[in-house]
Amino acid sequence: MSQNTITSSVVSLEISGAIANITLNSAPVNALSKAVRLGIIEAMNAALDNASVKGITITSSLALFSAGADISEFGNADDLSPMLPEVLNVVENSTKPVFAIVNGNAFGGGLELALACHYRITHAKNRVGLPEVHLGILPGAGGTQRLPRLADVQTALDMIVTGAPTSVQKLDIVFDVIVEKPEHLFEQAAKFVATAIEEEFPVKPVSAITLNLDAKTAGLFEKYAQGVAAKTKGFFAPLQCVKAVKAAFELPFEDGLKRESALFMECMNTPQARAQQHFFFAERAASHVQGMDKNTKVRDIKKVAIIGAGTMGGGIAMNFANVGIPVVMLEMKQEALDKGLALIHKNYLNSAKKGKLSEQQVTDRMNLLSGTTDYADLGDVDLVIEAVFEKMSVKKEVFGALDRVCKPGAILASNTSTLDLNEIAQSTSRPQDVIGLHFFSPANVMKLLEIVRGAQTADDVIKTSLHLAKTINKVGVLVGVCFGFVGNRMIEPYGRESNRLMLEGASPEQVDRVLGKFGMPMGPFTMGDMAGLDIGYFVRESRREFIKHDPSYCIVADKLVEQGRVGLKCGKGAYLYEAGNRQPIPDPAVIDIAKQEAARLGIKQRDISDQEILERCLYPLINEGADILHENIASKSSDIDVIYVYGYGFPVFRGGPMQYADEIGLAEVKARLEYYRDTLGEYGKQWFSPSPMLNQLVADNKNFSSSK
Ligand code: 3H9
Repeated sequence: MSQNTITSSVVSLEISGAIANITLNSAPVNALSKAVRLGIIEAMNAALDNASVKGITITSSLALFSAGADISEFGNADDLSPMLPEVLNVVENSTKPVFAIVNGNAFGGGLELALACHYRITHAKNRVGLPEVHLGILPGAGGTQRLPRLADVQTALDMIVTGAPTSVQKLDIVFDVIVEKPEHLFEQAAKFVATAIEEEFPVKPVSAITLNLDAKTAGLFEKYAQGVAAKTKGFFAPLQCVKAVKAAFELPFEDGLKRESALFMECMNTPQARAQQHFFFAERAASHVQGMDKNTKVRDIKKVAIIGAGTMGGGIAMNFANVGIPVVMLEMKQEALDKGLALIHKNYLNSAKKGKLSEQQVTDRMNLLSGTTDYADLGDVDLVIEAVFEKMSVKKEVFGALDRVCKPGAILASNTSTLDLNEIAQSTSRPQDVIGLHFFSPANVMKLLEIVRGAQTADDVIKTSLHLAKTINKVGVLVGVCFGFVGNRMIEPYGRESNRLMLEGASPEQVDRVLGKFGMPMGPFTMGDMAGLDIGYFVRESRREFIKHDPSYCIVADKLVEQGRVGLKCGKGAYLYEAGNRQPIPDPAVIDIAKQEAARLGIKQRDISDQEILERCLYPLINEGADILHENIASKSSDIDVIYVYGYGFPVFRGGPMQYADEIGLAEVKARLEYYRDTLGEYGKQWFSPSPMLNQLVADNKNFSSSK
């Protein structure tokens, strides 16, 4: 006879003979919220009080075991007791053996819960991890103290410092039973628990294991910390993780827990933790589209066509082949097609050389790719992505042809980065099926996909595109139509200011150093040289009308291009480069050009502080973001943050530009913009007026994240 006691809606307890089964039922991910924590304690106490119970199991009714602490509770000032460490104490101190049946992923506090149990059972396909470091914190419920007591120190450090999910097969020392097939887990676990009870297996708290810091381990920590410091520059949490694991060797368990808790709180109180936790939710919120009917259907994408087999088209095609979706590539000339396919093959072979792909995988992926020079071959595709030359007349021609040959319901997408999608859509008879899918270069690597919604794009086309982004391992962010969309529109003031600062007396190295120190992967001058200065020049040529009021506008970059200095590819741009070497070498000739142009334009050169460089490059970018929100080109500030982190390498520990502005305070950002508006003469007036959105938020005492 089994007695069923539902202790709460998110945790259930079922007592069956000598076994009390506690099950977590808190969809979607069994986050260990206050309700779940209370539920576990209540269920544990009921099981402990019941004399017939000899053993307790903890498992989950969901596909995963638990995603850990409820991140949405962080920073919440309410009474959140009991806290997770307290709950885990109850589990570990149980006088009856507790068995974790880890039926699916256990992350963060979820794995910490399993570590607090006396025995752990899982299946061979499972993966577990302690990803807290990605939230700017460290495992704070005993993970840094219990994991090294079970696993070897190197494994514990790697898991905690990288936060990477790990196959349980590499953790056989942590798990008492690893069942081969997931479908046999519960049956095998029941057998193990029954035997354990029959044979009176003892309670086996991990905390009872003692560790010592011998000279070898101490040396390992020192070396590990040096490696972490070099690899995770700018991040605070990784070194805190190392300190916490070291405490497991230096201190008795209880004191180690206290040290872990202190280090955890030090992390939690940093802007970095706020930024990374903001980013966690920002990334997920990107796929939620306001106002879209939840029942909107997704179109089937079984075959894709790419128009244009250049570097971009090839990179896009690889994304689909990588996940098993067949792709047909169209080029006007057979030669261009052959060249494009050969380039893809070369890229795959390079990955194989690095051990990232097997020979078979290269063959399989290449088999998914085919080529044609005839539009008539695109009649059966579900999605076409155009990646041809960035010129409206060319795009219109392509879309006109697609309209003629593609089947009804096929999605017609453009990879344009600047052109008006609505105009492109009008060249078809089905603007509802037209959307922008803006990939970032290299398209097979960069995680961002700007999904550009045209005035008439149908909801199911948007939903399908967001869904597709996930399928090809990208993060899709929905944006509206304007020049440059979100990412490139905001990068424009950043590039403009870095150039203007050179005229005013800063060097490319100083500007790049300041932004590198801030956390950008490279400064704007190095980035410009890598991308090719001719690209920016080409864009400016098409926009002379809009920038002619500012004679200083990117003038040094224009002069460099006019002198044939287009960047890394020709060995000189804002810097010089030695053949085969990407290391930028400062060039006094560039400073001379800036001096001459400054003199010609009547701009007085001066020493410029690092702080001014930072503010002048970033605040106008943020201000443009505010305009983008004001115009509803992005529907929420967190979407802009996702675009900047995944598309432009904005440091995730700053959370993205809008979160960074929130952290500084919008009143301060506005005040500094006004300062530059008022002190940089005509130039300041032209470019530094705060956005109406920024003014409004400051007046309402709000920030970006609370604005929408
Ligand atoms: C921790 O444990 C600290 C402790 O050491 C110490 C405490 C004292 N909390 O990602 P998905 C939401 S820190 C709250 O789209 P998937 C998520 O926002 C925690 N909410 O699904 C989304 O909501 P919505 C350490 C969470 O299948 C929904 O669940 N753990 C949490 O692609 C679905 O999520 C981690 O860092 C959470 N912990 O991936 C793991 N997790 O639908 C974080 C998810 O409204 N989680 N949500 O947008 C993950 O890595 C992934 O969510 C997971 C599922 C792999 C589990």
